[in-house]
Amino acid sequence: MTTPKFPRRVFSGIQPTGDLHLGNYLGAVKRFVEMQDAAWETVYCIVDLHAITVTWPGRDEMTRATRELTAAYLACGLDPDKSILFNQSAVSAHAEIGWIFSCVARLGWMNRMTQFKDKAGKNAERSSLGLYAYPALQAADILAYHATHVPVGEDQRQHIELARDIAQKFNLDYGAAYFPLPEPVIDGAATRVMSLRDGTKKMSKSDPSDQSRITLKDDADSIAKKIRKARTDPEPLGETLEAMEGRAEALNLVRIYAALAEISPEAVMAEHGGKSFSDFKPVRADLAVEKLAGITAEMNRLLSDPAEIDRVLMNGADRAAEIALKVRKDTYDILGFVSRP
Ligand code: AQP
Repeated sequence: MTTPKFPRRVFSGIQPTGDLHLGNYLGAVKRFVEMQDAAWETVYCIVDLHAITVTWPGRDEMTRATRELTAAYLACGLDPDKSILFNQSAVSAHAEIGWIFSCVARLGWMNRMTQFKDKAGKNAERSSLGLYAYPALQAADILAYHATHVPVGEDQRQHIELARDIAQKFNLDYGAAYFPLPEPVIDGAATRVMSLRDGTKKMSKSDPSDQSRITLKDDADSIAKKIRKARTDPEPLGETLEAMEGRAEALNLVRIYAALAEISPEAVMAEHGGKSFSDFKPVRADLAVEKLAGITAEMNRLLSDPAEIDRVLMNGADRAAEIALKVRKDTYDILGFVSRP
């Protein structure tokens, strides 16, 4: 069976859990904006159904976090006139197609998901079924829009590969050539931003140390302090990127600088190679403050009008549902589920 050519469409999402950090911004949201501004058809979601897989944050916190992430999307440059912006639970097709994909995905595939192993840790027996199954729902999030491209950080590569496997098996099993095989879009200098306290761990919302990450809500003082305290080795910056091999923390600072300055890591080395960290860190802190201060101020302004944020989400959900409910209906028809014509 040959898979038909699908029009190019972008889908991605972020969970409304914790504060958006520099890794989420550089690895995901900044890329979302670039693809929107490059005139791709873009659909961006706040994946609230995924946000209850580990713990339920509480009713008020869920609402607050959803509005805050929407404000962050808008403040970073997503434009509801150019992109479809909405929260996942407002479009029922995600959960409905997600169930079908849970029946397509094989247990062997799910058992290989490293994120489940990382997040469940030693407590796998006590983890929710949702945490285990969420990559199948994520496949539905993407494929409910027939999305062909998915901008994500490096940590999500395996899940996008699973979405491709699910699309392929669905197409084969049901003889339908219906779903595209989505491509991960993982490029740039900061596809895996590491913790400021430990260069072997990715920067993460759930790290217990607030010093491990810079968030979009940090003020200039906290950003400067976190960068000053960021763990590095005692050596100065190498002269070239190759000379930095094996120095995870130092390389992380270079890559973050490159992504913020929108230049290559090689160009950072050409400008700052050989400097001591006491000289390089303040330059980096100034750049981070310059790039993030405007976003933080705009987020705060938007959050003062929650009704407007909700209006943006509901308009987006109406537009998203027009696409996703048609895909769900086609999917039900392919399976032979009896439904209204
Ligand atoms: N450190 C990172 N570097 C680059 N990209 C990253 N992403 C996450 N961390 C980094 C990307 O951000 C998007 C958001 O994904 P998510 O909502 O699934 O968040 P997450 O993976 O749960 O984010 P965290 O911070 O890593 O949270 P916890 O602590 O819960 O695991 C994705 O595109 C992701 O690749």
